[in-house]
Amino acid sequence: MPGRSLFELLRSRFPEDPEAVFLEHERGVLRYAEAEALSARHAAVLAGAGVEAGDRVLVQVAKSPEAVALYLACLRLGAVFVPLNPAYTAAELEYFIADSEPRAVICAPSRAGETGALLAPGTVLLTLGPEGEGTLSDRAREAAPHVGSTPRGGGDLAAILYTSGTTGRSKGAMLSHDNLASNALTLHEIWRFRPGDVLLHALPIFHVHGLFVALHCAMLNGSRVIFQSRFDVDALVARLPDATVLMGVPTFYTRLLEHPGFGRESCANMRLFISGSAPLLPETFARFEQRTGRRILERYGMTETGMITSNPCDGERIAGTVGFPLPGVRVRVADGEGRELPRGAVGMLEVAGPNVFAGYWKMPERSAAEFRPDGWFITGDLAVMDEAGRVSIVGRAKDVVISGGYNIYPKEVEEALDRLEGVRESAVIGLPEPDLGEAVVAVVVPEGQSAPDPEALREALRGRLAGFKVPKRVVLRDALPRNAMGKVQKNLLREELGALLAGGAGAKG
Ligand code: MCA
Ligand code: AMP
Repeated sequence: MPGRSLFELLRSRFPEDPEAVFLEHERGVLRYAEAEALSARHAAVLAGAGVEAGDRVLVQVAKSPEAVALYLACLRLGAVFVPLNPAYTAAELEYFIADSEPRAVICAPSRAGETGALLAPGTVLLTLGPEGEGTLSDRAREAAPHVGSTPRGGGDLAAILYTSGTTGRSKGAMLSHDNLASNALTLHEIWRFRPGDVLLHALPIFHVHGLFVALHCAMLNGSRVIFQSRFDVDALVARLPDATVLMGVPTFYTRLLEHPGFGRESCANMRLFISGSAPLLPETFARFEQRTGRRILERYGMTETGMITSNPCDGERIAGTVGFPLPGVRVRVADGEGRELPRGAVGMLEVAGPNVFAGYWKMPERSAAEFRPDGWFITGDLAVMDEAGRVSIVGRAKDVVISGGYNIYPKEVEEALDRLEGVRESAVIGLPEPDLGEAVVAVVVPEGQSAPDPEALREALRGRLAGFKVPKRVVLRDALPRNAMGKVQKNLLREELGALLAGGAGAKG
């Protein structure tokens, strides 16, 4: 029985040609055969360090080909891959380590000291830097490749991805081999991946979008991937003529439209521009079509579910909609009790299917609260479905800001602000911003007579929170607007401050 290992599924699609290139990166190329071999060496290092099937391997490293091989190594061993944004501070990391109880942690060489200090006795610490340097690679060079892979059942965990929670505590979404495999196979099919496709990859690989959606499709297709270590619009425009598929967050597309060198010529070989992780403005869709003659394909998903809906590859792509439920994925727009509403009514989007996660790691109550008794998962997104079955996301019932495709939970930022000297209370909101879609703004009520300096508050947050969560602006107010129940009326703050970032906040924290 080969089992249902995602690793074996992916490997079965690797090209037989030993020369076939997988990742074309800034230091050279990694062929499929080399990626397979490197993952076997990484697996040998992890196994030698005591990592067994089911053990968590927490990975906070820069994007690199070695990091991809490390992911494959974890899958190969049946270990549970737990990727984290390298922007997380030590204070944030402490929680993830305590919660996931990893057997091994892989971090940047420059952060080995502070990371090591957070580990429980017996946890293995290895390092991996952006150039592939570090103790993982040193040991992998000496290691005899691990043979084969650990058989897995479809329900066994492949990864835990942390998504922030409305309570301020991050929740680890438990994703099984079947969750990931079913979604990958479906996307590969509906987006019509074909021989010769070349994926231009500029997303981070610690999230669903860059890791599962983009890389799984490429691997299932045996495709060459132009693997850029970070998003840089010049580098993207320079390589577009060599690619056929791009996946990005809406900010990729708004920045492409700002670039004078981007136009029909650079897209000559492109067959598919895919957008997701945040709403694509109809205006961006229209400007893109005007400039290139191409329609961006918008799709919608979540960490907990992978992709849920997509505009069609062949049929009409409509701005402002996220398309149809994927084959095999069931979607309903429901009332507060999970009862399906008639077409055209706005309600909660709920989802069921082989893509839906197994619950939150070590949080049975939170998991139970986010599923209906009939097993449907409550996304927290408000949606409407038209007669034809097309879905539009019209709002969010959850208090989350989506900035440049990263989710920021106001509660977490408010808690960090409220702990600072000079702050009585705070309310964190998302405001429209032309580059990032939404950006974080904090409204702070000072404690005592002398008002704190907004810049100093932002600076103080920097040591505690990853840069993308730090408010782009801090606004001081004597009081927060509250309703009769005492609840802060964030809608009033959003109305009042709505145009604050209309001229742009820049990506700079
Ligand atoms: C960077 N900064 C940001 C953001 N990104 N601030 C707010 N929001 C952001 N998204 C801040 C940094 O903290 C830093 O400030 C300064 O901007 C410059 O950082 P840099 O890394 O150079 O920024 P950038 O290259 O301009 O990044 C913008 C970006 C990036 C390319 C849009 O954010 C990005 O790659 N986003 C994609 C996120 C993604 O993959 N999401 C998928 C999640 P300082 O120096 O002060 O710290 S998966 C998901 O949502 C579901 C499943 C789905 O449907 O896909
Ligand atoms: P995450 O927690 O990073 O998995 O983010 C998932 C959330 O991103 C969803 O619940 C939506 O709110 C949002 N999202 C993803 N794709 C889209 C899209 N195409 N349009 C609107 N919102 C989206």
